[in-house]
Order: sequence, then C-alpha cells, then structure tokens
Amino acid sequence: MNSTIFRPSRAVIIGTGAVGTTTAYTLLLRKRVAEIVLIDINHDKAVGEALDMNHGLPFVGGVKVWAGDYSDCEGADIIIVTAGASQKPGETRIDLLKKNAAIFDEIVQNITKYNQDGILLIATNPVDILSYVTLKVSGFPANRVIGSGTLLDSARYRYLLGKHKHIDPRSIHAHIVGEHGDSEVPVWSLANVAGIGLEIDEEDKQKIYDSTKNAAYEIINAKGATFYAIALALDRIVTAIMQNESAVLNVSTLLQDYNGVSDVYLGVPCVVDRTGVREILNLPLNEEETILFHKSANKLKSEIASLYS
Ligand code: 6V0
Repeated sequence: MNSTIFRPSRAVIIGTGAVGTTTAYTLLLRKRVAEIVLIDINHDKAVGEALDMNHGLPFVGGVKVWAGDYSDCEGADIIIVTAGASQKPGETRIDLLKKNAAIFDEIVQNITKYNQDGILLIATNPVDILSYVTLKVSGFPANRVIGSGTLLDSARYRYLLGKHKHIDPRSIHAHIVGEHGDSEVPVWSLANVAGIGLEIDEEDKQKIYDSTKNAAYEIINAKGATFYAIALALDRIVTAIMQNESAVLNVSTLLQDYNGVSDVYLGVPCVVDRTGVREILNLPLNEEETILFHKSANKLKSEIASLYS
C-alpha cells in the first residue's frame, strides 16, 4: 500500500485586518494555495471574513478558506503574520515597535508549538525588526524567516520610474534596499532598462525617492491604511516559494557580512524558492549608497538593542 498521505498546500494568515484580508483575497483569486486559514485575536472578525470569501467560491472554486486557531498551523507551508498595530497619521513604522514586539513573542510561540518546518513570512511593521524578533523567538533557520522588506518600496520606486520614463514598471530594474521605512536606500547606480542605465536629473531623482519613501504616509493620510500593493507583494513572495521559482525579490533577510553589515534584517535582493531565501545577492553599491545602507543598518541595530536591553 502507498503510505504517502496527500496534504493540500496551506497558507495561514495571522491578523485579519486590512493587510491580512486583502492578502487572503489575493491568494484566493489567484489560487496560490489549496487552503487558507485566517486567525485573529478577534475571532469573530476572522469568521466573518472567511464567510464572506466562502460565498465567492461558486465564482472562483478550488480553495478552502476558514477561520481557525493556532493548531491549524500544523503542516502549513507558509504562515503570514500581519497582526498588530498599524501606523496612524503622523506615526512612523518605528513608533509601532514596542506595541508589536510585545504581541509577536506570543504569536511566534503559538505558531512554533504546531509548526517547525514551515516558512514564516512577516509583514507587520516595523517589518525588519519584527522579522529579527521572529528569528530569535522561533529558533527557525534564517532562510525560513522572511520579511516583506523593501519589495513594496521597490515596486513603488519602479512604478514612479516607469511613469517618469513612460515605460512599463515591469521592465524597470531598480532596487530599494535597507529598512522598509524612513532610512530606505535607492540604488540609483544600478537602476536600468534593458541593461541601459537611467538618465534622470538630480531634482527628479529626489522627487521620485521622496514619493517612494513617503508613499505610506500619503496613502494613510488619504484613506487610513495601505493594503492592495502589499497584498500583491506578499502574493508574489508566496508564489516564488510555492512554485519553487528562484525569483529575485527584495525581501528582508538576516545579513551577515553583507557590504560590511551583520546581524540585522534588511531588504536586499534575494533568490527565493521552496526553501525560502536560498541565496542573498551582493549588490555592488557605490560609495554613497554604501554609506546610506550602513546608516539604515545602524538605525535598526540600535532599535533592536533597545528592545533587548
Ligand atoms: P489592521 O487593519 O489594524 O489589522 C490588524 C489586525 O491584527 C486586526 O484584525 C487585529 O485584531 C489583529 N491582531 C492584533 N493583535 C493580534 C494578536 N495578538 N493576534 C492575532 N491578531 C491580532 O492593520 P493593517 O492590516 O492595516 O496592518 C497590519 C500591519 O501590517 C501593520 O503593522 C502595518 O503597519 C503593516 N503593514 C506592512 C506593510 C509592509 O510593507 N510590510 C505594508 C502595509 C501595512
């Protein structure tokens, strides 16, 4: 008799607020996994969200969605954490650190009670520091603890560059690295289309960088939260993992001796496959970019130190 037990692919989403539910809906529409489990401290909210999505199944089909608890993490391929406080107008991502670090301890311990082999994908802000906290609390290898990093920032940057150059953003190759936040670094020296460097004057560069960096503030001031683009970014990471793509994505990962930076999570280009972060790509930053990257790393390292002091 064949003893192989078939196990459907499963993503668990913890936190069914704006980001968690939009991510679930995106994964559902694109059928990235067979099962989606929603967990929230407000269980009724998760139940309502699951019901609402279930009523769409006659139009989509092929995916199971339910409101669950931590025992559903058992056997899950990916656990996406979007739980916690979000920025209010005027707040920075770092302002959320104390509140969200406190709840992360408990969330990660609850996950690891039931799951030791899955991939943990963190979106809650400040995402780089909370990914580091997740690494420490979970005891998982670093390749399986991934932050959404600067994937969203790089998308915003590419969108703005594409608009400026009248070129589809998918054909713009450009990176934001470092913190997902106010110290993020645009890698102008390597931005290109078809391998051809982008010629942009200094004033426009500054405008594009400012709009990239301040996008969340602008959106939060206008509508209270950001969720569509981050949901697509998380969907992109889930796809790279589930389909073993070896896609290059600017996710947040543990850096060791990377451009002189160690023991901190930051967004850099990584090869992402079924094992998580398979490889970290060493960007040849120029001198100015290296200085800014070090500043970003030092900022996060001192926040981490304050958390553990
Ligand atoms: P939201 O809409 O307030 O949802 C948060 C959800 O978390 C709520 O449903 C809460 O009930 C739930 N929650 C709170 N505590 C717990 C807990 N202990 N266990 C389980 N669930 C809990 O926030 P929103 O969805 O807008 O944002 C969520 C997080 O994502 C915030 O920290 C944002 O700053 C962050 N974002 C990260 C982005 C990125 O690029 N990484 C982008 C956008 C937002």
